[in-house]
Amino acid sequence: MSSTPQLNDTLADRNHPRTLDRRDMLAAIGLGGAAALSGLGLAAPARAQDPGAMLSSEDLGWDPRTGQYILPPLPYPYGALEPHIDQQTMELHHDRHHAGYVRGLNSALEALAAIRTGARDAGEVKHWSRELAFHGSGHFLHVCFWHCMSPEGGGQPEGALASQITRDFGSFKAFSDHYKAASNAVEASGWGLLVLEPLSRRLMVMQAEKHQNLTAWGVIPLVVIDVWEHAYYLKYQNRRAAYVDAFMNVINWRRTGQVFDAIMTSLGG
Ligand code: MN3
Repeated sequence: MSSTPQLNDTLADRNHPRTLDRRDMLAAIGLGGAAALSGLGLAAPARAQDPGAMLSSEDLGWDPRTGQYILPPLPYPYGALEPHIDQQTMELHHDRHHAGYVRGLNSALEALAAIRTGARDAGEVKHWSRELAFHGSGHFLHVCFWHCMSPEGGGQPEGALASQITRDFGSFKAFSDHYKAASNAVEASGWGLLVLEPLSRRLMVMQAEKHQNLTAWGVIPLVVIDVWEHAYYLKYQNRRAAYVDAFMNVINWRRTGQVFDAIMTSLGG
């Protein structure tokens, strides 16, 4: 999201005479999503073997011609991370496990489309939303995972990232100890993550315990509705559906559209 300074110029909201600043935009688009997006490498042009080349959509697991998610190639040979990560694990992990997430993600989107047209029962929304979260997170996080590793990896970061790690964690060693402890302590399945929280531009270490609960790491929220009871109980009591209907009447699509345009611009899309 490095091109965001220009947003001051592009996000004037006619409903509210002041212009939106960068902080408004980041608050509006949500926090974890943008951080995960940065982690996916969309903002990082370097490819392991060819540091000058842009990563294509196909490199990152999506085919714009078919609209389908695809299993992207590893950015290095299966055995390239030996002896740290063995070749057989990489083959199974990439070819079987990651491929399963890709299939599941496409299937979930297909099923949800069928629900929208009436070809599937609306009662299946909950099931397929869970499938979308599980397989979507699986796909996006594995793409990030492959690109987070390199045969030339290890050592310490340099430049702005190194400074930021020192600012937010105290030192690289303090970050490293924190990251390892968090990853070691993830209960059962999950992930250890270094994320960027874009509102404060702070780096944080997080655990994703069950990545399907219930988001797809890598997405950017555009419209969110609070369905905790405190958001509607005084007026609507237990009638959440009536509150959801009412919310649809007040969504600020003008601002959402401006935020969407700004994100697409920053992604080069
Ligand atoms: Mn895995």
